[in-house]
Amino acid sequence: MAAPLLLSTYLLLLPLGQAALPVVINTWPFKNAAAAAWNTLQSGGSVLDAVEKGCALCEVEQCDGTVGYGGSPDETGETTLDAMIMNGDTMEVGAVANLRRIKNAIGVARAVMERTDQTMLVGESASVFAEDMGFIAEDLTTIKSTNIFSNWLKGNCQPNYRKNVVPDPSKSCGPYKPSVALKQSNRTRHANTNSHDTIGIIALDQDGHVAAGTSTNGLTHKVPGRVGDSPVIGAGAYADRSAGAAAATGDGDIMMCFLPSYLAVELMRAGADPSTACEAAISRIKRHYPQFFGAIICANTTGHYGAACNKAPTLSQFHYMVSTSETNTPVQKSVNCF
Ligand code: SD4
Repeated sequence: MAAPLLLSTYLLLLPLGQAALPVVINTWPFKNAAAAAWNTLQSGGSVLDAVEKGCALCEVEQCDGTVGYGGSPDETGETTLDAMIMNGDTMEVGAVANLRRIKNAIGVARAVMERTDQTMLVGESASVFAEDMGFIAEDLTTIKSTNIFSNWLKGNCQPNYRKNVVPDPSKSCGPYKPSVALKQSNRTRHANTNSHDTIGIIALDQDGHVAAGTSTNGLTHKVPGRVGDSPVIGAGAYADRSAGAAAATGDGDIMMCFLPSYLAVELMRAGADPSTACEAAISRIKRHYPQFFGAIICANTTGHYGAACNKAPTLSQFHYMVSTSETNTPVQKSVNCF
């Protein structure tokens, strides 16, 4: 019988994109959030705990201003949050969308999963639920979000996500009414790396338990009530113990129409390696929206991982964090967009 390989020797032999379990991966170079997730797992927490703690740290630190309070004010200046968490063992999900006044959106998402038999709560009712569950109601507005909002008003409410309304939303602020003519136009996107960053985390432990989750404050100047892809199951993230997990980031209005996280997980189930699965999920969207802003991370049940992104004017390379026992600390990885 061959002598057992020392763990360190084994890890050194691993090619890029391959990691022994456990592994934690997150979108964008949010290092502190990655460390929070990894340390949670290392200190005996579950994969759900790891995902929750990582996202929660971003909600406190406001990772790039695109997660948590004080970022991405909507057309009225309010910040609202979307989050979801998925247990890939039980296939249970908890999600909140358009959550108001509560900073810890991922915590509320987990409470939806663990303290109700429902899957997603939205808007004001989600906030009432959160308060009932002990989450503190606070104003999510900051000086920064107020400035973003007032500059937008001063600039005639540009950029703007409305269409087929009067007055012309590309020139004027609302209130808007429907225009008589319904013009077919390509979706105008305002995606750039400043208005788009969501934390998506995938965690797999050494026993094969898997979880995924997301947290975001969505898109700056969004139409009030707008919900992005992040809390939508199979769009923002997906996890299935028998196949793997994925999490997406980018232009949610486009991406959610293609359920990229679900697609990537199903491709891994069919045998695709994580990088190929990630690329295929991006390609599917690219066929319809060649310039869309978006990226995805994927990991399979053996701890192989990968990522892919669409080459867009503001995205040529996508950075993400990977934590494994090899380094015992998050390491930044990059993938060239195609
Ligand atoms: C959204 N997908 O609300 C989020 C934003 C994002 O990278 O991921 N940005 O559309």
